[in-house]
Amino acid sequence: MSSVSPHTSLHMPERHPFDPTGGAAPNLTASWARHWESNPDLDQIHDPDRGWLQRGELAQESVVRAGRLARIGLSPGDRVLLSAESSYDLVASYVAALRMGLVVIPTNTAYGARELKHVIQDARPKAALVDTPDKHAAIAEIDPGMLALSPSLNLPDGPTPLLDAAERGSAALICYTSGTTGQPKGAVLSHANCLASAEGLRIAWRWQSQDRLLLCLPLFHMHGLGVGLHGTLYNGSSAVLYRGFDPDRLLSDVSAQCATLFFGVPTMYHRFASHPSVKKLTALRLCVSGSAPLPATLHEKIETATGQRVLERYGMTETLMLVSNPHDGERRPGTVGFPLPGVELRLEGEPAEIQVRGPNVFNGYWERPQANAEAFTDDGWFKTGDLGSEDSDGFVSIVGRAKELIISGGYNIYPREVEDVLRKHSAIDDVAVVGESSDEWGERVIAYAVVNEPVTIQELREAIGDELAPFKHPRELHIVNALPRNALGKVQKHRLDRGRVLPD
Ligand code: MLC
Ligand code: AMP
Repeated sequence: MSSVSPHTSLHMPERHPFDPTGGAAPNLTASWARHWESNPDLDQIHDPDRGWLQRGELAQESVVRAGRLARIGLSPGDRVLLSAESSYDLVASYVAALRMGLVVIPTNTAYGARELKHVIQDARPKAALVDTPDKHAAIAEIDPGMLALSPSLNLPDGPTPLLDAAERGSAALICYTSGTTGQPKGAVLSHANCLASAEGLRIAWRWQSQDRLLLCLPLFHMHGLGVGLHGTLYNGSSAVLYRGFDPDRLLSDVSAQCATLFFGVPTMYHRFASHPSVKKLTALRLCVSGSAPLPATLHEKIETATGQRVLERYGMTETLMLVSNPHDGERRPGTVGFPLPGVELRLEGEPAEIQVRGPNVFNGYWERPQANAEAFTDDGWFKTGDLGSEDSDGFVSIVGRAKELIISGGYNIYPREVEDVLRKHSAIDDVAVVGESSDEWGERVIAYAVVNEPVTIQELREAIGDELAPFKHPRELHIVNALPRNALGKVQKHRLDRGRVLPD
């Protein structure tokens, strides 16, 4: 039995039809350029070292950088990997790349050489913009022919290429994610997908040019990049960039920067909740949580301390934002709210999987026909791999996952990938990796192993080294006599709990 949620219009104050092109913007960067032209002197991006930079500066700087990228031989459709800490340089180079029609592959800065190699071999970018000597060295080894540049793009200038001319349906981003299966795949997001999501959030969250976002989320995942940065540029508003999460700094910047918005993952709200200055959040217009479930108890704790009713929303790399609690009216703790403008949602099967359709939903994974066939239903709905329910008022809840995935601090970890690396260790005969609930992290990565000689978690982590980004490393190791398996030999992970093997 399936149902399509009819509650989308609750996000729309004026009930105008939703326009996924955001007022006929030819593409994403053209939608940003509207604001640069109208008011070039307004502050747009605050860099932790350089302070405020204005819209006009960003516009001009992106023109210069596009010229440099074109001069070294990049042309529309070429892919560029981007992996760097938040900075004005990163933003200006990102904007330049998109303006000239390049396809950007944002990549987690915590990735080690093995993870980077997979992305590079799969997507075959022509150039990479990276900000550490380690990454430059790794790229030189993986593909000596690839251009490894720094995000500041200190290169000779070149003639300005054609800007803001990408077709709406052409690719803007390739974002690596494992989807419902283990192997990371590149989700190809078009300018049209990004535009539709930005317009939906503009309406639903009443995002205006006067808004100022405290943006401490990294700029290589959808939350920081596709929601935070794109929304800022789309609405002609401003954002204060941070490298990492520093609650002292963020809370004092609420007033010092006259901020109106904060977007974070539940781990950040957990840390705010026990901070002596948490009340400073009260001054914000809107606090949004996403990327992982926000426990209702934490929602209530923040409300009691600050009066803020954190707005929880739900999204995915493949779809950008899907469902959100409302700006006006009740924000119901433990739910993710109603489908955003333009998004159709249905619950399919038993247990019910959330399936979605809309102009924000990607067309498919990069060069993965088989995965694409599995990711969509025959009638064109994208299968999220999340299990959901809808209450009688239309609020959607995420009640579980059909996919094997651990979400820790908002980062996705695929147990299979961790198990494959752990299995290479000579002491390990058999291993299963599970996510165990944690107040701070949501879930923590825990390994259960059958071993042939004593081994500690520290030794295992040292052996893993940079085969896995540190956030994927197991935090605890439980040694067991045997892993519980069903008749087909599949590990029964639900029986692994707090160091014990539960009875069948
Ligand atoms: C850091 N560490 C983590 C971790 N982040 N471990 C598990 N899970 C995480 N998420 C580890 C580091 O490896 C290190 O361990 C130690 O914690 C300290 O590192 P740090 O960098 O100082 O960590 P911290 O500042 O505490 O980082 C926590 C955090 C960060 C919550 C600020 O994880 C974060 O920015 N998360 C946001 C992720 C995000 O943007 N997700 C959006 C995905 S998009 P050690 O042992 O090595 O020293 C998406 C779609 C959607 O999901 O709907 O939004
Ligand atoms: P990613 O592939 O990194 O984009 O992660 C997407 C996944 O994050 C979704 O499929 C959900 O499982 C999860 N997610 C995002 N937002 C929420 C939320 N508010 N509550 C629960 N899970 C969420």
